[in-house]
Amino acid sequence: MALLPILRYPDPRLHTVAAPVAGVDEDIRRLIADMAETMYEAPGIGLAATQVDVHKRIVVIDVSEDRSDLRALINPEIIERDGEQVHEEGCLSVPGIYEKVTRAERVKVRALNDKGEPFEFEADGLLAVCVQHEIDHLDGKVFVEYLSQLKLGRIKSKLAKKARITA
Ligand code: GNR
Ligand code: NI
Repeated sequence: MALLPILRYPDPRLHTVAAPVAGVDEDIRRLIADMAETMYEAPGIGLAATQVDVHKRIVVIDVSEDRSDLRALINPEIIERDGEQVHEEGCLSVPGIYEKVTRAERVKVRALNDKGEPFEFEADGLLAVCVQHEIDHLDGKVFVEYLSQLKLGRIKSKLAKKARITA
């Protein structure tokens, strides 16, 4: 297993649209294991392959308290959505920034598992938020892009200032 470096906003590579996985093989399973290790170490509740500069449609998620409920989703698709919820979000690619985002309250998701088999599940609450946040990454979208231009501008200067200090 290996820890993978996480891209930081506004890295333009975060805007890459990820390609579907054509076949689930040992390389994909190794990537999933490395992504899970990277997510747990961060620590985070989800990680999209986009964030580790791999532009394939793969995400890992674990919203459980005890970090015992790892889900790997390959080629995930939201096939039903309803309701609305507002949740404060953060992102490993935008460290230190937490803002409220409005998303669907409930989603039904179809994906492949790490054996390449299709499966479906329904999610609400934080898991639904996380699924939507991760699929956005695969589509090249970062949560701060839902915010007003004013807020986004302030976030960009804050991150630029921090990058100058840590560089
Ligand atoms: O760790 C994370 N926490 C989080 C909190 C609220 C809404 C979404 C998230 S996902 C984030 C990890 C991450 O950046 N995934 O892409
Ligand atoms: Ni994120």
